[in-house]
Amino acid sequence: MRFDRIELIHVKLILRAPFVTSMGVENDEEHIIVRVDGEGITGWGESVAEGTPFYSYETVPTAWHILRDFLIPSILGKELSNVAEALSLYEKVRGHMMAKAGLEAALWDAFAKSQNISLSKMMGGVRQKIDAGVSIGIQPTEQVMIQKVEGYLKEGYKRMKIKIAPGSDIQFVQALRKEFPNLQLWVDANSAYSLNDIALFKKMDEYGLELIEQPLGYDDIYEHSKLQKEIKTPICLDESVHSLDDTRAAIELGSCRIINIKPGRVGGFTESKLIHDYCASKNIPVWCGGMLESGIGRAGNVALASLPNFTLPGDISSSKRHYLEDIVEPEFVINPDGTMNVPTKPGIGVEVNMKMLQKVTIRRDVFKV
Ligand code: OSB
Ligand code: MG
Repeated sequence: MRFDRIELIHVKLILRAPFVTSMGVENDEEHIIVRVDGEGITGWGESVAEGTPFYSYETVPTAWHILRDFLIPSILGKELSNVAEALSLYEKVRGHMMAKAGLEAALWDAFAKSQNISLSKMMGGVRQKIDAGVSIGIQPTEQVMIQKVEGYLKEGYKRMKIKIAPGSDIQFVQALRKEFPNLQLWVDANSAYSLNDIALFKKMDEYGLELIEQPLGYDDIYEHSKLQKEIKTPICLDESVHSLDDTRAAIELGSCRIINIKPGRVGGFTESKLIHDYCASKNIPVWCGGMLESGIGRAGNVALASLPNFTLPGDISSSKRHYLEDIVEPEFVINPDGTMNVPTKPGIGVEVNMKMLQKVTIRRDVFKV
């Protein structure tokens, strides 16, 4: 395929409720939608770089810069036989995983559409439905947290992940465990702790958590190996895994027993698949994380989660969980049994709602041959 027109669209989506984590409070989510056009086909992707450099060093402006000045010029107007060929044209670019993943996602969508197959099928997905989970921000009190969980359970979600931070941690775990003895419960610290907090994590061992996500440094692999040796609960790495190499290091060092794969964090679906396959060979379960995506990014996550070793429920919830209106049709919905259907139509399998996209657009730039 040859892409003669590539468009970047800076969007700002207003969250239904503030999302509070150890990194701060989010009221809205800024991302970049990437649109590629060629041979009558349109491909859509979403770069999950945010407005702030608190989860990752990347931000919307850094991703925009890398896309505009390096990634897009290297593929615009070139004849490409597949996604791998596109990647080889910008393999010199170091880092900037979220910028890369946004463009790669649009290419995957376009190539899948050109072959008339779904993204899931093109990735090697084996599931028609995936298990959905929900990531819940820090709440003011345990009682409010219990009410939130009750609400999500009613909607069908079976797995809850709560955000924790120093001062808002063990009391929430204790309260939820008391109220819901069998709840599938995870916690995510977003790097808010250090090895000085080992006692806290040992205490958490008593509450049947299925995993503890990224307790220590955002780029750390070594100290997590020390913590994992001291506690029974599996550690799951998020922030510090950017590649297959990081995954190997983490697993060989015993830094975690589970991996959260976010295509944006590891540079795209190609690297995500490599990590998935490696983890499968080591009996390490993986699950698909979320970055409060619009339906465009969500579609990619759902497709990825249909691969065989995505055996734990992802942070993949309905469009309505974060946003009043999505920019895709149909919106993503959760089934009463806590699953989500994997789209079967070509590519991302949903249509972009151009009117809604227009409504949330802050800035656009079009690149042509
Ligand atoms: O750590 O998983 C995380 C959102 C932004 C940045 C980091 C994280 C998250 C989430 C949200 O947990 C998951 C979702 O998309 O609902
Ligand atoms: Mg996380």
